[in-house]
Amino acid sequence: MPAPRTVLLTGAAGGLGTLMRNLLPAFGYHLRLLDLRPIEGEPDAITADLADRAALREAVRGVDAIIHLAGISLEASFDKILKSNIEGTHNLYEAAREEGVRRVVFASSNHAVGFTPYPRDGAPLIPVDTPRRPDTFYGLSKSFGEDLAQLYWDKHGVETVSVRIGSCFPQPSSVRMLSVWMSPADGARLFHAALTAEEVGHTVVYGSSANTRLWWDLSTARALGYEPRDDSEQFAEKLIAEQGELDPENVAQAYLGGHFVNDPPIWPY
Ligand code: NAI
Ligand code: 15L
Repeated sequence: MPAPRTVLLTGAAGGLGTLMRNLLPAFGYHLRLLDLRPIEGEPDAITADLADRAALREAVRGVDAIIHLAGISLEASFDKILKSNIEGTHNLYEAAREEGVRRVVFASSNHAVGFTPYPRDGAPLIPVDTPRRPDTFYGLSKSFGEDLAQLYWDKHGVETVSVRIGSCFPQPSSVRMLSVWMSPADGARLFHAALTAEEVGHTVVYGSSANTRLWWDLSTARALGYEPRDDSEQFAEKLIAEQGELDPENVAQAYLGGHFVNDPPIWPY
């Protein structure tokens, strides 16, 4: 596949979308932006709901690839998740298929496997083929998205890299995040690798920096050409002093998904 140049970025108004729209142009991409909400300072951004199939078809027309970030990014009622994340992601893949877009980078989440206990006492890192164990309806929708990606590859030849993102914020804000943090700069490196690697079919990768306290196996991400440069360890002393070490006897601290397993943050809209 020739290196993609024009890339549709869905969810461009969100936290990760804003970080990526600032970082990805340096890799040579021309970004077409889409979100439910208008984006200040971006008059050309497409304001559209993932429910609007006609708008999606127009939005994907002529792009080389799609980075799909749009959707509900926290827990919500099943009805809301169904509309935005499940039907919405299906609508986007249909538009991609109809318009001949060959590559999608899908923002999956650690919460697709959130009920996986993290490795302790030298246990091996969590592989990408660990059984899916969603911790919320939100995580379930990411699990669906990964299966949808597999279907569109097997049946229609649309390639996807599903990135099970850990926590992509400028800094980690909890002891758990020390293990799953992805610096924004590493996020951009990983998305670039996912857009440019040859013949990915449907590849699942974990999305994080090369953290000292890493819980999962980054080898499938590295196989795409991803070379993380950051490590959350610089934040460890302060966070552990404030919050203490993780307590595996506390249900909110025993699994990959952290407090999503028992008290997930709720989507506010
Ligand atoms: P966010 O909530 O800040 O941004 C999501 C964006 O999607 C919002 O701007 C929202 O308006 C838009 N959106 C929601 N429903 C939509 C719809 N029906 N049609 C069109 N646009 C819609 O979330 P954030 O943090 O930027 O995450 C981006 C993506 O990455 C999400 O899919 C999230 O699940 C995923 N992710 C993010 C992680 C992180 O650390 N930021 C971790 C794991 C996954
Ligand atoms: C996610 O999937 C969320 O979208 C993000 O807001 C964070 O909560 C992240 O996971 C996390 O697990 O820290």
